[in-house]
Parts: sequence; C-alpha cells; structure tokens
Amino acid sequence: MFEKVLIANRGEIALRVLRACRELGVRTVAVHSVADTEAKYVKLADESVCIGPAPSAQSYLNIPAIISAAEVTDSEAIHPGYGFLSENADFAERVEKSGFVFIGPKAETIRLMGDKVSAKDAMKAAGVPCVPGSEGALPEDPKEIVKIAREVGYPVIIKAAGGGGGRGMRVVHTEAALVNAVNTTRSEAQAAFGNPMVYMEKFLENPRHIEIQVMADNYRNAVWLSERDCSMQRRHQKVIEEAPAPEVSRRVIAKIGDRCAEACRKIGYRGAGTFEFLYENGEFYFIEMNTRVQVEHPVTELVTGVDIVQTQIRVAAGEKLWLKQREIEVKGHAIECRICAEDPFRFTPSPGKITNWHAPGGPGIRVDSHVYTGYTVPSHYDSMIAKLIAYGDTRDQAIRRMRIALSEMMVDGIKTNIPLHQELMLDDRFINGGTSIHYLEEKLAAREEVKSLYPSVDQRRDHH
Ligand code: MV4
Repeated sequence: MFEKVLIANRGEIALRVLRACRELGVRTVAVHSVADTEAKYVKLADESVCIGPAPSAQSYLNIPAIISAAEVTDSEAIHPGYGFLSENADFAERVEKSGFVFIGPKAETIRLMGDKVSAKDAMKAAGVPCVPGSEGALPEDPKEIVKIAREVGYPVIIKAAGGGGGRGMRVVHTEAALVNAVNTTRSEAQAAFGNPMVYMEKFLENPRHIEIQVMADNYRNAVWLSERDCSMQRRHQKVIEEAPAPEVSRRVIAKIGDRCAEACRKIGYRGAGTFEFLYENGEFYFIEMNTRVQVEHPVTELVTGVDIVQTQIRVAAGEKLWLKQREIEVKGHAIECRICAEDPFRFTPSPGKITNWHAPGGPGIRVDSHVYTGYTVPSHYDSMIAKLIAYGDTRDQAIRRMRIALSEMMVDGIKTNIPLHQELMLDDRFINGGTSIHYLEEKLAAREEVKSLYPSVDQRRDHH
C-alpha cells in the first residue's frame, strides 16, 4: 500500500478520499486554494500545501503546482476526485511521467474515452449496445451527411466528439435544418474543444439516464457494481440519484453489466469507471464513459457494500481485484439528494457563511459533507455543500427516511435546495419511480406557469 497520497481536489470528495486513506493507514496531503485554507479536510490531512489563489484555473487546475506539491511532500500517488483534473489525460500522463501513481485509468484510456467518437467505437467493438447513428465522425460532404441522417431517421442529434456531459449538442428534426446544424455544431466544437469532429445519433425523445459502475484492476479483472438511475436532473446537473434503478428488469441490467465488465477486460481498463446509458422502451444505449469516481458513488456503496474509493486506492497500489462478480449482490435501495447552496426556486448560487449547521442522522442516513457551523461557502466553485443519502430495505423506506432526514437538516445563513428535495420526495411521479430525464424540467416549468398565473403578494410587490 502507498505510504502517502496527495488529494488533488476539494470539498466533500477531498474529505471522502481522506477518510478512505485513513482507513487504509495511508498518510494524506491536502492541496488547497487560498479560499479553502480554513476547510476542515485541510486541517484533518496529515499535511497541506497551498497551491494558488481562489480561481480554480490557478489552483485546482494548476498541474505544475500540484505536481510540485507531490514532490515536496514525497507523496506516492495522486487521487484526482471528480471534476477538475480527474479526466484530464495530460494531467494523468504528467503525474505518471513524474514518477507518481495516478489513481485512475491509464492516460491513453482517459484520452480514448474523452473523445466520444473513439469511446463509442471502442464500446461497440467490445459488444456494448450503442445509440444507432453515424459510423464514427461525420464526413465533410453535405450529401453524405443527408444520406446518413436518412438512414438513422429523424429526429437526430449532432454531438461534438470533444464534448460530453451535455456540452456541444444540437437536435435536428428536419432535413432542411440538417447541414446548417452540423456546420454550427462543428464551429462551436472547434471553439470550445479545439476539435471540429462531430457525430450523429438517433435522438431519443424520452429516455432515462441509467449508468453502470465498474471497477477493474491492473490485471484485466473487472466487475460491475450495480447501476444508478440519475434521470432527475436540471440543465445537465444531477439533482437526485438512486440505486438500483426502479422499474428495470434485473435480467436486462445483468446482461448490460456483464457487457460493461467484459469491455473493461478487453480495453485493459483500470480503476473505477461509469458507463452512461440512455434507457428507453426496455433497451439500453451506451452514450459515454466516465473514467473517474462519480459524485453519486455512495448509493452504489450502500446497496453493494463495496467501498469504491478504497477499492480505487487499493487497485492503484497494484492489488488484484478481490471482488468476484457472483459475490456482488444488490441489497436494499439508496437515494442521494445533492444539497446545494442555491435558491431553491431560481437556482442562483447562494454562497456565504453557514451560521448554523445540523446534519441529520438515524438509521440508514449518510451525510457526505465538508461543511460545519461557521464555514463560509466560497463563490468560486461548485455549489454542492453536502450529499444526503438515505438507505432502506425498500425504495419506499429509503424515501421515508429521506423525508425525515430532510426535515431534520438545518442550514442557516445561506439558501439551499432542501425545499426542492422535500417537494420531490412527496412528488407522485418520483414516488412511482422511473421518470425520464425531462421530468424535473417539465415539473419546474409547470410550477413557473402557475406562479405567473397566480402571482404571490411578494412577486407582485417585487414587480411594482
Ligand atoms: C442524447 C439524448 C437523446 N438522444 N443522445 C446529454 C448529456 C450527454 N451525456 C448526452 N445527453 C443526451 N444525449 C441521444 N441520442 C439526450 C441527452 C440528454 C440527457 C442525457 C442524460 C441526462 C440528461 C440529459 C438531458 C438532456 C439531454
């Protein structure tokens, strides 16, 4: 096992990685920006290094500063968490070239998956079902593009190879709009990602977002650890995640999961990973692979009993995967609410000092958070301040526990989206389970409509 791991991240995931290291007897180095000097996980780490000013471009994305911090502290490995540099192939490469272990896949794997065209090619070749569409990137010739779209069938979606996570996409409903849409997406992709390559897929109108968690070692052993349903989202930001996915046949999931694990063996995948699928009419369609630990990993940990972050560290240190697929069982149900420092109705960020913090507890409740009374939520980063996770024997029990936990939770001094979560935990469609990726935005739009028809006294006063 490593003697010392550097945590190249901040917030709740830095604390999560720190706890995993502690349990493994590994010493920790926290790197932080000026804005995070007072963070609890910085104080809890064995050592800390300030790597730059508040803006992440100069701190959490500052590759030379992070590598220098690893050098001066004599760290052996670097855990990138999620976001920031976690899926940056150049970072992974420079970490390894500098003689440290990158806790994640090989740089070439990150690069393969970062290009959504090569990722899809690799997965198709490995037997993972993909959304029907163009064979690889679209050609230049407009006539060829029109022909491909006719074969795929409208509506189609044009996506940037360098995009992902909802960036650089355009839906096309008619042939008349096609070539223009392709050209616009190309130039936007060139500007945003420095890569003009685009590809085409059949546009699925009302899918769910279901993803499969995988874990692999350095020796081509791989398992899949159940699935998560992350359909409850707004503007590509997940709001609620759960495991297992409601209303999906276990047989169909098992077939897809086995394909994912097999694909990992084929491509020599290493570490934790997530296969993202769209699920519509009983079918799974691969769209992207994430090569990092995800925000929502705790729901998988609760239903499988596998500590994903510890497993990441152990396989990175060269341990052979001890988990056997037939021993991995899904038990119970887990739901995660992302608690964000934001206005629950307008979604504007609400940074500032938390004057009073009380985390809920009781059976089946887990809170992953780095905040405390007196903590100031900085304005420079993501607004997520906590993950509230409820586990139960059944989905119904998990929901009931979540309602109680939300009612106990106290966050004073800033606004949070707790009221939105409380509303969703009482929402009939959520309670039935299996809502699509559009559900939350439709619900919020309907709520806006009611508000404009029947303005509150406050809104009328604001208006005048
Ligand atoms: C799609 C799609 C419908 N059809 N692809 C958005 C994020 C990126 N990971 C892929 N995305 C989508 N790809 C086809 N062929 C709809 C989306 C999509 C979406 C996907 C997952 C979660 C939320 C979403 C919200 C809007 C659109």
